[in-house]
Amino acid sequence: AVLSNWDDILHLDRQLSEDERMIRDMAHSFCQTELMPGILEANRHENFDPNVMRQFGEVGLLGATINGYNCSGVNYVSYGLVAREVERVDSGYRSAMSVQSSLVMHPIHKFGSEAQREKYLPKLASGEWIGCFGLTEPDSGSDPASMKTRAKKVPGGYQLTGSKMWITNSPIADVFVVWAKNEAENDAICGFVLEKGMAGLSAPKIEGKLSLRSSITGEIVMDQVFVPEENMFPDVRGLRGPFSCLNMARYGISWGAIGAAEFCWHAARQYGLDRKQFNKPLAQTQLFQTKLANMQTEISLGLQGSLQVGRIIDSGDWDPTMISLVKRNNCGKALDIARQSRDMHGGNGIADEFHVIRHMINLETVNTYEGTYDIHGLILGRAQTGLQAFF
Ligand code: TGC
Ligand code: FAD
Repeated sequence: AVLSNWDDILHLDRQLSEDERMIRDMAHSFCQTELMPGILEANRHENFDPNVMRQFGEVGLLGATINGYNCSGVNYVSYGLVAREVERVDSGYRSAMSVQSSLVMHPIHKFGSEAQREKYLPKLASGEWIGCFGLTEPDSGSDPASMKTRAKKVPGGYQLTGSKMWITNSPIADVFVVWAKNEAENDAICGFVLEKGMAGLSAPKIEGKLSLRSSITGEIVMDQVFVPEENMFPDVRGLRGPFSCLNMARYGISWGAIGAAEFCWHAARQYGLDRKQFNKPLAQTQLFQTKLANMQTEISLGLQGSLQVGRIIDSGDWDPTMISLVKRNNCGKALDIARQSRDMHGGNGIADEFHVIRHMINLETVNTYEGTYDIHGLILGRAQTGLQAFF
């Protein structure tokens, strides 16, 4: 007989509160009914429908951890559970949600003035406005301290010049959170909120992505863009600003990547039960079963890790190193699982109708953005030796 909880062998479900289960179940049914049916076409045609953001807004999934400003005010465990459900469908949709929530709304809430919060948060929460986050540059990825984008003090505000690369949502963004070196403050990194339509601001789309195709990615090009004083984050200086946003997004990704891996695991199991070769189901072979056992093990342990980090974040006593651990582990494991599942589907595994190759290719990006697998390894290495090995 099949164990009734084969897909939740460590009883994650029992470790959740009633509210957390309710939010997870709501997110699951929203994602399966509203997002899953359109994902094949969105991926094939490299299309992100901005309406998806509005749908996220309608069900309260944008900036969900923020209290007030029309946000849901849920805890970080719930935020993680939602990311898992969204990424079970597609990493690109989780990307759209996590950029809006963790990289745009979170810094406006945490570092913004009250006027900035009131102006931007409600419209970002409803999905009426779309946000993006510009840290990476063409010559500055893993090493954001080397950024070239500059803010020059001019009467009434700042003039921003530079370019950002690989920016999720930028071609359709209304609100741009951009990090730049402030010449007036000895090149300290400062955050600015730019708006679509500002003179000198453009955001061309990056064409030809073979990964994360349901998400739109672009550049942010700034040619002497005038940004009024009141659009600068008043109190945050240095890399602590952008990194504080990344902490929350990376935590969400640790859950999301496992959601994608779960899809691939369940699909491989079902495929193995349905498909016969040599007169028996593929799932009745030793190789197939140990592969499924490996998937089950890594997924169960990965979820426990993210749940524990979520509980610690909710208790307030967290530090970024634990987030590096789960981001790195869960992305790396999810990518391995997706590759295995693709293989276990045989030739069908390369057809998009079976979805696993889409997850596999998406997870290549997820393993790279928000700090690559190796960069998180170096963060963990530095934290246990006291020696930095970046340069
Ligand atoms: P380092 O000397 O380590 O630190 C500089 C300052 O920052 C502080 N800090 C942090 N603060 C809060 N949270 C963290 N996680 C922090 N990490 C560092 C640190 O305390 C220090 O503060 P202060 O006041 O003393 O100056 O900086 P470093 O230049 O040596 O950096 C090292 C390294 C490699 C760890 C870092 O640069 C890094 O994490 N690189 C990866 C870059 C990255 O993750 N980029 C992500 C871009 S955004 C993105 O990918 C979005 S994709 C979204 C989607 O579509 O889902
Ligand atoms: P590099 O830093 O050039 O790294 C290349 C390789 O070298 C990697 O394997 C890396 O691990 C390795 N490496 C680097 N340094 C070291 C070292 N010291 N020791 C050993 N190995 C090292 N950025 C944003 O700001 N906002 C966004 O919204 C955003 N969205 C993205 C969406 C997509 C689809 C993609 C692909 C990227 C996105 N990014 C975004 C950028 C992303 O964060 C960067 O791609 C990532 O941080 C890696 O930087 P890089 O591409 O410049 O690679």
